[in-house]
Amino acid sequence: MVTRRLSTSAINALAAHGWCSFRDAELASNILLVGYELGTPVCHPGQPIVTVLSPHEKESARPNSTSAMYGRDAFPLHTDMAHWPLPPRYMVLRARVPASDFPTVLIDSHKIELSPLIREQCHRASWKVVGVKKSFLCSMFFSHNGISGFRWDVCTMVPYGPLAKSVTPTMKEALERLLKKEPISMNWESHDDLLIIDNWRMVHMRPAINESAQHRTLERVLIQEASGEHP
Ligand SMILES: O=C(O)CCC(=O)C(=O)O
Ligand SMILES: [Fe+2]
Repeated sequence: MVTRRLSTSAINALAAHGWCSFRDAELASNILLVGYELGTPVCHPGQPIVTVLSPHEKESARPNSTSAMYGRDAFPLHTDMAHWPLPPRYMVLRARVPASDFPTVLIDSHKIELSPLIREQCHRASWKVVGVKKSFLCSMFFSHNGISGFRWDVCTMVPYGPLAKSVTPTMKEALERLLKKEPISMNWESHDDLLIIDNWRMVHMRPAINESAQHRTLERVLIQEASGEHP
């Protein structure tokens, strides 16, 4: 079997910018190969390792999923699996059914503008992860194996205590400002397009999906670095 390797330029771009995209028919047809290049593919117990993401009405969505909450409306900015004790480091996406006017949009947490005081408070504040078997406290900013990360998901993280409550509106505004100022849009034009995201650095969202894009379908593989924990 021929071993396909991610190009050096893709790996360098991912390290430098927190994401990279490229077109590759062979890798797009098996995104799990990309996953194994970056670490260990992981998934929710009982879910397939290559997850299919397609628009669902609230009623037909999997319980507790983002679609169950938002249906075809825009998904808010989030970190994938923010409710895991350690969110997966990377995600690989490709469009099985492209829909170029309905991008996946990223922002770079390194560019969030906060005053030194608010930033320091955000580092100290605690969030409670809810809607999981065992709730736990976490911080938005974390560090694992010497790598800094940022975790955000209003669906699963609720501010815990007065400090988190007081900084939450400011953080929400800062994220929305950044989304307006420097959105990175992945326009799914071909089913050979791949997007790799550093899920500890980038926060992403999806616009509302209307009738014309009802068949838009992405595939996703989540990847933990070899030493990472997952459920
Ligand atoms: O559909 C997209 O562009 C992204 C969907 C997403 O972020 C998710 O399902 O977690
Ligand atoms: Fe997501």
